[in-house]
This record gives sequence, C-alpha cells and structure tokens, in this order.
Amino acid sequence: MADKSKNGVANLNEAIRQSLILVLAGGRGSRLKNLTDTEAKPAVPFAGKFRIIDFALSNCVNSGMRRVGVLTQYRAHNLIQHVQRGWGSFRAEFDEFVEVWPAQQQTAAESWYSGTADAVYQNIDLIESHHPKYVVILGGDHIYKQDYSVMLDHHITSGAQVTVACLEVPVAEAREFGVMDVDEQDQIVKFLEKPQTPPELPNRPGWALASMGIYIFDHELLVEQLERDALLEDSSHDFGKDLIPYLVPKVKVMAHRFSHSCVGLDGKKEPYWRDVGTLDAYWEANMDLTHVTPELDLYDPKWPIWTYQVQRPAAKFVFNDDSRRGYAVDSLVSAGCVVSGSAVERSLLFTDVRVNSYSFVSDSVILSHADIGRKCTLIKCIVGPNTVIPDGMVIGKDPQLDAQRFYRTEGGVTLVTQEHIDKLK
Ligand code: ADQ
Ligand code: ADP
Repeated sequence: MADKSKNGVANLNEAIRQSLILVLAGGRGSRLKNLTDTEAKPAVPFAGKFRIIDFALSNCVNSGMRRVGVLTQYRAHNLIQHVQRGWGSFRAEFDEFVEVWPAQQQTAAESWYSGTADAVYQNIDLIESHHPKYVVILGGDHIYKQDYSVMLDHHITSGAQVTVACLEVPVAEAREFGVMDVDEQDQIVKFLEKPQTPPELPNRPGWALASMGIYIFDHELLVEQLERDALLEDSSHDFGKDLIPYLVPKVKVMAHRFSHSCVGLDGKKEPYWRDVGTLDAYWEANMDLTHVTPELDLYDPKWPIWTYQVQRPAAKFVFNDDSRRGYAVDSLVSAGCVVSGSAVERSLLFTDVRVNSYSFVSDSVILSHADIGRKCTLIKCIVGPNTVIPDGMVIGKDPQLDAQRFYRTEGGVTLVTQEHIDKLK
C-alpha cells in the first residue's frame, strides 16, 4: 500500500499500525433528557440507523486505525451490545480489534472514573499490553468525519509530543470548550478550559480556537503524565482541565486544524462537527439530513459510516384513496417502517416506525418502533423509541399545552416519550 503521508513522514502506515485509539464513551449527556435515561450519549440513535458512536468508530476504521478500546461507564449496556455486535468482527490475530474496556477493570480504585484522564489511567495496563507508540484519545459523542491519520502525520512531522485537534468557533460558544492561543507555527502557548472570557483569534475577531477533545500523545509521555496526575489530590484528573494546561508550558503541544483532516469539506467554509448534546441540536442535526443538500453527506462511498442493525424488510408506503395520503417526502425512512394512508414531510423515521391513516407528521424525528395512531398531527417533535401515540393526538400546534403534557425545548421542539403518554392516561 502506498504511504499516505502528505508531509513525507517515512512509514506513516507503520505509525498508524503503532497507534492505539481510545474512545471515551462514558458521558451521560443529561441535556438529552429522556433520550439518555436508558443509554449513554454515544449509544443514542442518530440519522435513522446509526448510533452516535458509529461516527467516531467509522473514522477510526476509515483512517486505517484498527486497534480501538472503547471506554465505557454510564448505562453502558446498550452501548456494549452495539459495539460488540457491530464492531466485534475484527481479527485479533491481525492485531485489529474494537474492544469495550469497562470501568474499574484495572485498578482497585473505589470510585468510578472521575475525569477523562482517570478513565484512561484506570486502563493503563491494557494500554501497555498493546505496546503502542502513539495513543489517540477522542470522545464518542460527536458527529463528524475526520481522517485521524492526517492528524497523526501532522503530530509526527511537527515533532510534537501532544497534538490537540481544534476548530474555530464563535466566541459566544467557546465558553463550553477548551480554548487555546497558538503561535505562528500553531504550537499551543496557552490553554484555558471553559474560560468565561475566551481569547479571540487575532485574525478573526469574534471567533476563538476551540479544542475538539481529540488528542494524540506520544505513549511514554502519556503514561508518565497519567501516573503523575493520579497522585495529585487537587486534580480532577481530566485532560482538558488538568493535563493539557499543565503540559502546554512544558512540552511541545501542537494545535491541529480540523479543516486539514476533515473529510468532505469540499470547499465549504466551516468543517462539519456537531455536538448533538441538546435536544435542539439533536433535532437540527437530524433535520439537516432531510435537506436537499445536507451539510453532512452520509452517502459518500469513500468515507462510509458503519453500524450494526437488525435485518428488517424494506420501508412500505400504502396509499389510501380516502385520505389521499400514503407518502413521505423530504424525509429519511428506515427499514421496517410502514407509512399507511398518512403523510410524512421533512422527517426522519427510524427502524420499524408505523404512521397510520389520516395522520400528518412534519419536521419530526421518530425513533425506532414508535407507532403514530390514526388522525394524529405531529409537528416539530422528537418521539422516543417504542412510543405509541394514541389516535387523534395533536402535538406541535399549542406550545402551552405541549409544555404541560410533554417536554418542550427552548427551540420549540416537543419531546414525546411513552412515559409522557402514560401520565396522560
Ligand atoms: P467536555 O465537553 O466537558 O470537554 P467531557 O465531559 O470531558 O467533555 O467528555 C469528553 C468525552 O469523554 C465525552 O465523549 C464523554 O462521553 C467522555 N467521558 C467523560 N467522562 C468519561 C469517563 N469517566 N469515562 C469514559 N468516558 C468519559 C472536553 C474537553 C474540552 C473540549 C471538549 C470538546 O475537556 O477541552 O473543548 O471536550 O467537546
Ligand atoms: P391504517 O391505520 O393506516 O389503516 P393498517 O394497520 O390498517 O393502518 O394498515 C394499512 C396497510 O398497511 C395494510 O393494508 C398493509 O398493506 C400495510 N401494513 C400494515 N402493517 C403491515 C405489516 N406488518 N407488514 C406489511 N404491511 C403492513
């Protein structure tokens, strides 16, 4: 295979093979309300047939990095099952694997992971057993397409010991991130975790350089630093809060611009990277896919997004002469769905959804196995999995009533779950 390096790194393919990826998949994502009652955020379904973590894992595989540990914690059952079923087919004898590394496996610590660095520290024996040269650490809860091998290439050519992926974000949003100052070579000179007043970019007022929480470490430095930090009582054992700010003045920590390794940028101004951590952001990112030219292209054969899904029959549309309906437009309809005598517009139906006669669904995200009764109207909703919407129910026309009965977001999206429906009875 031809070497992939754009910068002339000798043996980039070998460096890729010597890398170990750790996907942090333990976050709860409580801003997703009832959607994360039963699962960790990385396991939340997205775009009809995927789960959020499939994007990070597909990036790993498409980047050629096939030694992956998934670090879990909160409500991990569905996540573990999904990773094992969908990603468990790598060949250990070729030193390729996607494995789940559950919390508390390695140490006698009494508490669960306290921060992201602690999560990695607790798995230090497992990491050592793979003898990596580079360790790539990333979160499992963002939607984006990135070639991590390009970032590794940059890490090696720049002579960095740590590299942090970053992108430009409006200052108002930057308070939620780690924010950095860089010199002309993009070496990080200052790193502030979630600052109240984020420093602006000199050449782009109103914007700041934010960390994506994706790090490449030289293995030895990582181990040394995790061991050092573990002994500190006043540390929260977090990469963004503790390790990165500590290392910036001491070793070469480089910023890697996401625009250099983003897949599918194709002349677009801003690279696509979404935290679907709130219901509004989740709804919007799903809705984007129903647009004629979505910002996120899921149909690119050069960067496929892989997943596990049960085999279901093709979606079916039944026209009803009386209602003059039985269709879906500007919508994504997954396998196993039946849209019968009803109209679906600008919506996303996940697996096995039923929409029955005389109903109208628009601008909505309907999760798996939901059943929308007859003569219902649903506008701008997120319907939870397995929810049965009773015949005749109208949601999305009366904000006050919706807020009383269901959960209504600031952005005007109504979340409807079976729990809500049961309470109405
Ligand atoms: P945060 O957004 O605060 O900041 P954090 O809560 O640290 O992110 O979670 C990062 C990732 O680790 C997530 O994918 C989460 O699911 C996972 N995670 C958290 N705790 C975990 C644990 N104990 N075990 C396993 N996984 C765990 C971070 C950085 C910022 C950066 C943003 C970018 O600190 O500097 O800007 O990410 O989103
Ligand atoms: P409605 O409330 O819209 O009248 P029905 O449950 O009566 O819905 O179904 C209408 C049509 O939808 C059926 O005639 C059938 O063609 C199709 N349909 C419903 N359920 C299934 C199913 N399990 N498999 C295949 N088609 C189905």
